[in-house]
Amino acid sequence: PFLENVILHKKFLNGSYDTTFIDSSPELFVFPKKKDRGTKLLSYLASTTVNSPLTTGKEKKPLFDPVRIPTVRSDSEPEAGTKLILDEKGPEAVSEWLKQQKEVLLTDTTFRDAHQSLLATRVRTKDLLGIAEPTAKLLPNLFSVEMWGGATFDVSYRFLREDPWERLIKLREKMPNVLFQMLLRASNAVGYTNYPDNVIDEFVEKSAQAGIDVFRIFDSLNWVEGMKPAIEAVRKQNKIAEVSMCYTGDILDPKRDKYDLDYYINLAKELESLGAHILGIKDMAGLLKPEAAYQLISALKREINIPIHLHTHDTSGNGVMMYARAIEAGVDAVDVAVSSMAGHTSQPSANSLYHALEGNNRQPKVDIQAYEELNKYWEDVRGYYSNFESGLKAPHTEIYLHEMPGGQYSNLQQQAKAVGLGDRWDEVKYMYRTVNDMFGDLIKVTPSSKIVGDMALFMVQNDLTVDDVYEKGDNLDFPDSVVEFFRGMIGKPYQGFPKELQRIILKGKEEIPGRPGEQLKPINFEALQERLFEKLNRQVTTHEVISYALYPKVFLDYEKFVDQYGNISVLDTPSFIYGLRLGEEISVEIEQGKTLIIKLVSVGEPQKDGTRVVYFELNGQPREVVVRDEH
Ligand code: 3PY
Ligand code: ZN
Repeated sequence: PFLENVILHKKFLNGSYDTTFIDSSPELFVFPKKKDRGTKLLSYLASTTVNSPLTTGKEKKPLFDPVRIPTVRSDSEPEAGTKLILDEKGPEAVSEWLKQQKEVLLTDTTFRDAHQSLLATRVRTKDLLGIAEPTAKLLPNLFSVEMWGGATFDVSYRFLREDPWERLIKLREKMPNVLFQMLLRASNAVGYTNYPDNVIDEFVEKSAQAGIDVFRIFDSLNWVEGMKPAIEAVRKQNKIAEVSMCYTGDILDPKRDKYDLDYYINLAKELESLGAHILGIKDMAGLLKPEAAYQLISALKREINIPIHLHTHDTSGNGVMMYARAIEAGVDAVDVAVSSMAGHTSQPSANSLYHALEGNNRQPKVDIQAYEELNKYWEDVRGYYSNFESGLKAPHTEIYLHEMPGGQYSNLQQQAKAVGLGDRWDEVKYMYRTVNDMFGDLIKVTPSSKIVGDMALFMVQNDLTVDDVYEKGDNLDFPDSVVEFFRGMIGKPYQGFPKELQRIILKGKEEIPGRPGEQLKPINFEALQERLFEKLNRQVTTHEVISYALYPKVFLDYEKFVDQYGNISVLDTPSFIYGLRLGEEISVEIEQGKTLIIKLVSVGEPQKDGTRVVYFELNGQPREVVVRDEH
């Protein structure tokens, strides 16, 4: 371990060591605690088994059939795809290539937005890795695979207890041929708040180095100023800046004239002039109607020169029809998901779109049979995560009324339940729209959508009307996120804040001038690395330092968890979610060639002190773990 500490040391790595190196670096003598991975895993399984609904008898761990995985040749490399164009010729060449394709190109979002929108972002790296190689081999003609960013970063640490960087790096190994795409919330990076500019720069640099090719950059208020640092950072890495405008309202409705066709055209031109390689249209709630799509894309095709990439959510059920009209108008690429992970709050189905375009000369060049095979895998895997389904079973046209983004629907519903408003969900939805109008008709997407959601929950919970807010607002304690929003901490909404409401909410605080990112103090990454080293008592990677900069508490909680339970990403998903059934035996590969056989023998009765003893066999040897019963 000493040698390992030396060769991993920052000074050693960057060559800045001299003869005092060993004496002046006490950290070289800090050795990692001996890991007993078996005991840690047993603790996790015991605790999950006891505290999952299993022991209350409400919900037993279901029996799952083995997942169906398409067979692909393991002795050949996947066919070269778009990644080669970027690596050999750069981002402008990709942009040019995209424009020249006759067929519409597809981005597959199954690895990110699809499960963010259907399953509260819960799909684990293990399940993505299980289908990565077949996907790369069966779908080499995709424009890109969206597999990172948005909520996946935060949720990985917070709920899945796994490292998002590892997801990126491991997937990259298995999928070398297709462009990897991420969703970047401009100055909010992959978080819910603005960060100092140098954090954005550092995050983009490290993400690019770890394997991201296409950065879909958006600002949650379509605030161009807020997107500039991210655009610059991506261009500096020679990666693809897909700069996006978020679509809200309805350009077909003359009454919704704040965001009309001219608004979008002017915005698109501005984004093009800032160096976008591709224009993204981010229809995060699925509000873009077919005829509106036709008008919007036709106009943009006349007005700008960069290719156009359209993203939507199929909540209303109109997604495929909308895409068909957009494709007719010349859109270059659209976002879809494998059928069994598509539809509803997710993206439209790749399979459906393919068939809908039969006989059309822009039908995508993908192997539909391959998509059918991948479909089976996802149908099986989705079953693991049934606890996280939103319950939406049919097309939901109310979306045109409340305008809630696809990724937010299931989340806000969970949040409402958590604060005891589960049975007032209808009210929350309508209040969401009321808050939008009260706030001056906003672009609603993370994090502005979260602010509207927080205010809607606050008003329903406290039985407040809009008039109440104006009349009693001076005595109301508004949610922090709402106060920060009105201070301008996530940027400036188009046409400004409603002044009277801003005065009531800020209670004497001032709106900040300019961009939050340039006023926030830059992060000193060296110092942060030292601090993290001291906290964790071990060498830390640059990825860990960025994660800590973005999400200090979430990251440290994750570290604490790993310290207690080890690396649980090695568990199969049903065991991760439910624990084990009595008598069940699983094998867990904790590293290549090293497998643990774990069997749950019995669960003891609750003790007076609120604990239970859980009896296992680990590789045939009896083991006991004491856990607290939290029921
Ligand atoms: C995100 O920011 O996570 C989104 O998917 C927004 O639509
Ligand atoms: Zn989306």
